[in-house]
Amino acid sequence: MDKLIITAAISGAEVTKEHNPAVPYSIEEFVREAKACYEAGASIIHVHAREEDGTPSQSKEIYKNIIDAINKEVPEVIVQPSTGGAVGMSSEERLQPVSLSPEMATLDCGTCNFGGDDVFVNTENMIIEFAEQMRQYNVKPECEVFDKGMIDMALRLHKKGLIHDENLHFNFVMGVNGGISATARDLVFMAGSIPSNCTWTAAGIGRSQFHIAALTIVMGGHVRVGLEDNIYVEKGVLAESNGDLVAKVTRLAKELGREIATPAEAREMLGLK
Ligand code: KMH
Ligand code: ZN
Repeated sequence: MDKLIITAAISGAEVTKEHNPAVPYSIEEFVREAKACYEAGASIIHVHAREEDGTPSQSKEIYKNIIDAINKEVPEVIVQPSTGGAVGMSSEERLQPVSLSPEMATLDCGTCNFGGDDVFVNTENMIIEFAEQMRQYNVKPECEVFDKGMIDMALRLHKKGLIHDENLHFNFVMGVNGGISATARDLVFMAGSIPSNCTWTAAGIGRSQFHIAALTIVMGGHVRVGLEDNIYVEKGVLAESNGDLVAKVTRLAKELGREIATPAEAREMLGLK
């Protein structure tokens, strides 16, 4: 089995310091969290930028400051900006970090209810536009899929040459209130729905984070954890840092006999130049 790539989703756009004080807002906090995750075994750091007061932001300038600061402290890691941003942001706003030519960025492959009246909008034309920008700036898309139909959308657009990548990489986000459930049955269904040349990561939301991680470790996929998706390291115990969540996955992988990939090995597996 391939070594395990761990992605740390350190900030998100919806979670705040009120939920967990370790959620990073300042540049120093982003660096602290990225470093803790790298030291615990993460090779990819998924970032949603924030203004100093915690307001979610897709500002190119803020992303540049965060990426440069992380690169300076932990030059090995792959920093993966979000193009999802926060619910309600325009495409123009969301696309800003792509023009920094990061190695990877997320590409959300469909529209999803996000609880209450929130709808995370990604129309087919938006997906095509985002994918085209990623092609122009030589950015590998991580296809974020919240349901099975989004896998089909990504595969269809890839076949038409509208998502540009040799081998697609997916992130199955499972357990969003509006998306596919975070169950073993549905994880097997998602993993069985992509061609064998694709790679995949799975992210369980909330209390399912470590159940999905454990299943994924034994199934041969890759794992995403982090405060974006879950704030607890165990029932009722807040994680003191994103690093705690990554360290738990590393421990699970060790117990289950799966080695952890370094960022260099992750680049190799994902075909990053
Ligand atoms: N915050 C969500 C609306 C992504 O990073 O691309 C979108 C999201 C997906 O988290
Ligand atoms: Zn995200």
